[in-house]
Amino acid sequence: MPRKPKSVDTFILPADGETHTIAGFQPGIDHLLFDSGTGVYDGILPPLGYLYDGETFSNSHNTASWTVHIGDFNGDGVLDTSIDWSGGQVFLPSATGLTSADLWGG
Ligand SMILES: [Ca+2]
Repeated sequence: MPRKPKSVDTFILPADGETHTIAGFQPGIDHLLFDSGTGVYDGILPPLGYLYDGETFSNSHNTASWTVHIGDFNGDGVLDTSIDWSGGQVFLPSATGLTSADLWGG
């Protein structure tokens, strides 16, 4: 049976201080769009390459910052990615291998 084509989704994350869980996030296909509400939209250029646990970065105006956490946070035996940012938190169960290309906004 042929696999269904994967859809491309962009998940918009407002700076509302909440934790947003996105099940089924597909690194390299889907995107996270962080809306810091600060009028900066620089595409979050740094860092390059794969995001790693403990990594921190900011947008070009230093009006928003991010911290990456990678671990099995929900205890199902599969690594998850969680990103804390100045606007809240996004939790991606069973998703790892994100790169800066998966992140938009600022
Ligand atoms: Ca997990």
